[in-house]
This record gives sequence, C-alpha cells and structure tokens, in this order.
Amino acid sequence: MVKVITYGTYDLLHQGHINLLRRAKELGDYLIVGVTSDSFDRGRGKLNVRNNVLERVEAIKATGYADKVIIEDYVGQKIDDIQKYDVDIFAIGSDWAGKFDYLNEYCKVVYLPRTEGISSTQLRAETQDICRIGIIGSGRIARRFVPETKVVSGAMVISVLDPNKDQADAFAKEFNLIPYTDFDEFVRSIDAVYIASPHLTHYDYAKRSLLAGKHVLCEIPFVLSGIEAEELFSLAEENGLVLLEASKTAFCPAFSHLVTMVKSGVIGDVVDVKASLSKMVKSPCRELDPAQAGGAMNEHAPLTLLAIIKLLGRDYTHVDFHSRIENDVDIFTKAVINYPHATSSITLGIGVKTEGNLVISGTKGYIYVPAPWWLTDFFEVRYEDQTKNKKFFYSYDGEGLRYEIQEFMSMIINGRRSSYKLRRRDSIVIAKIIELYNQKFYLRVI
Ligand code: C2G
Repeated sequence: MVKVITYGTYDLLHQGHINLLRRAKELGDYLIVGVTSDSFDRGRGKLNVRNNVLERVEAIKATGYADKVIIEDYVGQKIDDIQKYDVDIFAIGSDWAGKFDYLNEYCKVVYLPRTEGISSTQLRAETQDICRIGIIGSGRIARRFVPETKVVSGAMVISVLDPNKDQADAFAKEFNLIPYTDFDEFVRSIDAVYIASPHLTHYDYAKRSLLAGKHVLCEIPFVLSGIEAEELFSLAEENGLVLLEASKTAFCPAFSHLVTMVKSGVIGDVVDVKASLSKMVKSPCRELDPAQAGGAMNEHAPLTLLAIIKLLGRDYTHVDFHSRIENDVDIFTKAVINYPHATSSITLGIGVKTEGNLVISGTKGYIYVPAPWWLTDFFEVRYEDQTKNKKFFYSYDGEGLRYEIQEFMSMIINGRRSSYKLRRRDSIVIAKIIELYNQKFYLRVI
C-alpha cells in the first residue's frame, strides 16, 4: 500500500485545496492530511485564518479524500509523521517547490500543480469589507503602526489627523495617506480610528470618534481616570462599537499562553507577581513634561498592571505608591498592589534604570520572563527540582502591533464588543489605579 501525506491550513476550503487533495490521493492508496493547529498557524505568521481547526478538519473530512486527518502543531513534525506513519510520498502544492526537498531523506517528495486564480487570501479579501482606519497622531508609535496593518487582512490605514499641518503632511506623504487637520472632516472618511496622540487627548478623541459612530483602538494609557474609561465603554456599547485599549502585550502569543498556563496551575497558586519596566528618556521630552501627564506611572503602568490584573484579577484590596519625583514628574515609581491571597508590585522607571522582567511566584514553582518581558517571545517555568524546568518559545513578529490590530479587526468583523485577552473591566481597573496615583492618595515620595 502506497501511503501519501499532505499538509495545509485549508482555510475557507476551496476548489484549489480540493484539486490538490484529489491529486495527492491519486498518487497512492491511502491519504493522510495534516491540518495546522490554530496556534501553529499564528506562530508561523498566519494571523488571518477564519475557520478554526475543528471547522477546517470537518471541511477536509467532508471532501472524502482523506483516509486519516492529523493535526500539525510544531515545526519538524513532518519528519516525525513520515516515519511514524511509514509514509511513502510527501505531496504539497507547487507554491512550495524546493522548500521541502529536505524530506527526500525520509520519503519521496512530490510538488503538485497549484490551481491558479484561487486562494484563501483572495476569498478572505472578497468576503470581508475593508475597514478604513484613520490614525490620530503622527509620532513614533503611529509610524510603527502603519506597516503592521499590512499583514492583517481587512485593515487599511487611509488617513492621518494631526493639528500640526506640516506633521500631518509629512506623515501622509511618507505612508501614502490623506492628511487632515480637522477632526470632523477626518472622521467622516473612515470606519475606525487608532488614537496615537498624547495621553491627555485620548479621552476627547475617543469620545468624539464613538459619537461619530467609529470603532476605536486607543493607545496606552487609554485614559487617566476610571470614570472616563467607564463612560467611553458605555458609549461604545450603546452605539454597537468596538473600543479596545491597544495594550499590545495582552494580544501577543507568548503572553496569552503564559496566562492560560498559570491559570491551569503549572506553578500552583500564584502568591506574588512582580512586573518591572524601565526606559530611560532624555529631557526635553513628553515623558518628562508634567503638563502632558508625563512620568513613569502614566507611561508604563498600563502594561505592568495588565500583567498583574490578568494573573491576579481585578479585586485587589490595597494599593500604595512610592515615587522619586524630579521637576514634578515621577522618574521612578514602585506600586504595591495586594490581594486577599497574593501580593504584587510594579517597578517603573523613566529616569531610573532597572531590570525589566516579570516574575510570577507560585506554591509549586515560578515563571520567569526576562526583560523586555512586555515584548514576550520566551519564558521559563522553574521548579525547586531544576531538571523539571521548561522553556517556552514563541514568535513575536514585526513590531508586535499586528496582534492587537488582528484582535481589533476580528472584534469588528464578528460583532464582538469584548476581548477575553483584555476585558473592558480590566482596562477600567487599570485606569482607576492610574487615577489613584495621580490624585496622590496613596503616594509616598522617596
Ligand atoms: N493549494 C493549491 N491551489 C491553491 C491554493 C492552495 O493547490 N489555489 C494547495 C497548497 O499548495 C497546499 C494546500 O493547498 O498544498 C494547502 O494550502 P494552504 O491552506 O494555503 O496551507 P499552506 O500554508 O500551504 O500549508 O504545514 C503546512 C504546510 O506546510 C503548508
């Protein structure tokens, strides 16, 4: 019996896939089809897959060509499968010509003709409206955002708003966008906004965008008060719009998996979380300007608090802050946030340098995420018995903004108002803690 194996994602199963499966089956007597898992696809940069793995497996079964369906979940699995199932022929479409020659050592490799004129990418584009995104602000993060949208299907940045005409024009020219200095004109031309303007403008821009019926992705810090955050989320809900805080770490593959691993008990009960983030800045700059809500807390609390809230929840019982202040701005802040059964702290610096890592301590072991943990692509689970330690690696592609953009687009397409990766209530609690700090209720100057 000649055994053939082939692999694919098979998203929105189409005639090209079916032709390929038929041809693969004709090469032998028994066809094994490997369908990629959702996490494997995300790991290899396929962020836009529409059908989940169960739907894709069902679609393959329904073609009647597969004698066996398996899940492909890791790099190198093809070599294992070929040996495990005693495969004679590995078949794949000609778009991969040459790429799998290394499998010749284990079986015969056949590149089958690819069906021209049809692809999952094309079908996704045809069945999905383009979301026209306008960017508010033309600074550093806005600059990184535009290229990242190119890898997310359906997302297209078309315009930029900056009250400074020269800056709007220069940014628009660089990225081939339409420049605006007037908000009302700008907002009319788009479906969604990405707010990347200075902190103190976020609330107003978000509110005006929601009132104009646009979805909003807002940079961190989202807003600096709990009441403002609550108001904006209610406004989004009433108008059937998506409002998401662009807390990039929340959506990247490694951090999401870290949270689910901790919740499943790999380190026992979590007893302490320590998250640090320090980035030195040079004066003069927005970060050191009290009039623009500068300071380490406003700058870096959103990502570090995100880690604590995702791991320990929203029901903290105590918070206090310790800061070193220079020229009316905290250049260093340590906040202690305690829970009934756990402690936590964030250590933030813009004029003090420290190790920016994340340590989650539990009753059975701990997780160590090295600096810069907020761009997570690796972490290690460590135990007293070091032979049980385990390292986990993930991809963190490009600038890492693609993951939040993908989540934002998926929420819009599927009419989801809330993301489990960053709940609206999580964003509200983060804003409330930042507000407590700014009101200096529990602040001690060191
Ligand atoms: N295919 C085809 N004609 C098309 C589109 C796709 O013949 N018009 C083939 C591909 O060449 C591949 C299979 O259908 O053999 C599955 O394609 P995808 O779903 O795009 O999956 P792919 O990313 O190619 O998976 O381990 C995964 C594999 O390495 C490749």
